[in-house]
Amino acid sequence: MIDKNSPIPIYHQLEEYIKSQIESGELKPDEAIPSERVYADLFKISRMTIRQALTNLVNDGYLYRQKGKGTFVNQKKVENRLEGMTSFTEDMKERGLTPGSRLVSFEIIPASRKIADMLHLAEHTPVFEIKRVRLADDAPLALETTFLPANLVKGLTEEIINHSLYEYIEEKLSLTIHEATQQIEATIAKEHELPLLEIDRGSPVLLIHRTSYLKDGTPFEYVKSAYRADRYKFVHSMKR
Ligand code: 16G
Repeated sequence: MIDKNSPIPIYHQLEEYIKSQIESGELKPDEAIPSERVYADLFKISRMTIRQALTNLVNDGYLYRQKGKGTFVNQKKVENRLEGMTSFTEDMKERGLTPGSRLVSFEIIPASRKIADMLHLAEHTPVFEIKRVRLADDAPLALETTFLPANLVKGLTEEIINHSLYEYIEEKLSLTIHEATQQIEATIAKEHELPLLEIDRGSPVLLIHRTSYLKDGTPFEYVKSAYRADRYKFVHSMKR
């Protein structure tokens, strides 16, 4: 399992070993991993090497540490295939997770210059500004701030938003959601996002900006989302 004659660094071999135990289910989510001493005795390797491997696995989101308690296996990351334009609700259901929302704020505001530009509106046109923490099996995955033209996405209520925005737009308003452009960048979570996403200061998040359009080219939403980087990843396949 650990080959000391291999040119592959030992800490990397240990990382791969622990990852394979997570993959196979020998180590289960939220289970404590063996102590450093157990690995040291098992493989006859130094504590420093073990620490290096564990730190890398924590940084990559496979493990998490709890002060005074130990190191545990993280939940598997939710994968988002960058194909097809799906809603959060559809995404979670497809993965066998229960989608949910925690409403942070819901109001109609005059569009700022930037939001008006993104939605092709005149400045100060009324828009919904909706902040939701999106949940997967009751655990926070993302914080979404959605801007929608109030005279286009009519009749929105908190109840609708707690369910699915896209389902309402398509099924109740009979509008055809067609396409979107989005940008993804890595950053550190902002102070106000920490308690909402239940993460520590300094945690990485994936920031996504999406503008979505109806069939006739009208933009109907501009969304800023911060996804927990330890629980979410994007998978993109491409053809040559
Ligand atoms: C996704 C979309 C978001 C959309 C939401 C609707 C991204 C980055 N964002 O979260 O633009 O508003 O789905 O979800 O994919 P809902 O129908 O469950 O309310």
